[in-house]
Amino acid sequence: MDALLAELTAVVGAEHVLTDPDVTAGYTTDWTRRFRGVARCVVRPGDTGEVAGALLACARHGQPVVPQGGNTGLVGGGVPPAGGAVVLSARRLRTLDPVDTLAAQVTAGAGVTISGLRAHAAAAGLEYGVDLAARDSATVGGTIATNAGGIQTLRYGPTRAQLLGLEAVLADGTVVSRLGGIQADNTGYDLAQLLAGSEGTLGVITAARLRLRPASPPTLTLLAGLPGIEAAAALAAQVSSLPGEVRAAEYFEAAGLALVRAHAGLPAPLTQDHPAYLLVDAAASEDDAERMVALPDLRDAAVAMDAQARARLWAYRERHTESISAAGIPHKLDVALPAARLAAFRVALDEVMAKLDARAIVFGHIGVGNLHVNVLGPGPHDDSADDAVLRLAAEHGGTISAEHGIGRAKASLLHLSRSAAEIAAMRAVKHALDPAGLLNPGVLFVP
Ligand code: FAD
Ligand code: 2HG
Ligand code: ZN
Repeated sequence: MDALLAELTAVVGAEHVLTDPDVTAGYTTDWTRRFRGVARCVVRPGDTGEVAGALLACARHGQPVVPQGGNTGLVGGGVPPAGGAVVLSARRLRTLDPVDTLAAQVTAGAGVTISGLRAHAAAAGLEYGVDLAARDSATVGGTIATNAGGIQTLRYGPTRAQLLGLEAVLADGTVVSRLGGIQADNTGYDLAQLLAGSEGTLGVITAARLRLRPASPPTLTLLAGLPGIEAAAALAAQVSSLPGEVRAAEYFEAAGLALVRAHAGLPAPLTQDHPAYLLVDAAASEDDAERMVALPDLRDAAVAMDAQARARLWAYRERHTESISAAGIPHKLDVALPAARLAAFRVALDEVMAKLDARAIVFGHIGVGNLHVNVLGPGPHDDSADDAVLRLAAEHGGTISAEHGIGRAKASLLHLSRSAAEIAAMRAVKHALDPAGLLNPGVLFVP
């Protein structure tokens, strides 16, 4: 055994240092199958002290480390590069403290899944504000590291809006911890917010103090068939201006619906087929609900008010990711646009796809201007579609990542959304906290 593996074994125990390629395969290929790399080993620490010990050992050996949570990330940031790295899996950090109901807060280990956290909060009569289709695998640490959004961003904001404090281990093994949850705290740099969206490049998150919300489950789900994206954006705005709280406003199109129906064997959701669809979740009284369904633009719509019927409507939206993957290896381009530019971007996207002989499946969180453009056709290493679509988003005043992050997939295009001065400041922060560049090299920045 080489010296590093022996040191890691001394820290976490032999059963938590994995080297067999059959066993490590699940840690070295990303969810989309587009990104694959090589793990010198996978190390699975069981507490913060072990994370610190593992990072110190890697630092002594100048060994790059890729932090990983549930490995549901969609930009290749959680898997090692072809040149190899140690994968540090945070999945065993599953401590979940009792909910502090007085403060409406909880401290959760980085490896707790989002569905585990949401169930824990619900048992205390509260709700965790982030929810996403990857809830059963995506972790607290991974969602903070990517500043994940999801289906409730419209209502509660992305993960960073839930974050009140953090515990993390820096590249040299130093533990920084601030889990007190005091909201009125104005004592210098906010390290928790700095690590939110840092994609494993600044430290390994081990635990977080998170804000919880009063539980107010949606009472109504509405699925409307529409002529296009402009109508969907307009209807989302209209519904949001009515009384009753809109929790989610989601978009998909005929092409995505066809893939979902074929993959999941689902019936047509409405009486007719439409080019575009808007799915809305609202916490509405019966009167508000009646006002909503009486809107003149709702010519063909389905409304569900009980949990089972609502889940049936949500399946058409939530099963897009798996259904697209069943059709090929997608290029996942997660952009956000000003509401007024959505329609022009969508038209121009079709022109770009025609030139590339590729097809785009478009869906997403239209309530916050976030479109997921999934391109099928180009091979996994052909970046031409990524380049063209992200440039198009930038030309329309948009951003090249709304919620998935930059990862390896978009590192070379960061300049489309960030100025040279911003990138230089970000690199300076990275250098200050990780001078040897050992944490997730190649993610966020081109080395
Ligand atoms: P991983 O995939 O393991 O890692 C993601 C990144 O975080 C990597 O850069 C990794 O290095 C870093 N990281 C992981 N853990 C740590 C840690 N403890 N410390 C430091 N860095 C760490 N995303 C959304 O934003 N909204 C959605 O609606 C959404 N829906 C999805 C639906 C499906 C079906 C799938 C497959 C993915 C979806 N995603 C969505 C993407 C993904 O779930 C999120 O990016 C999620 O935050 C990743 O969490 P993870 O624990 O799986 O992290
Ligand atoms: C979603 O909103 C996720 O369903 C996944 O962010 C998006 O698969 C995708 O591109
Ligand atoms: Zn999304």
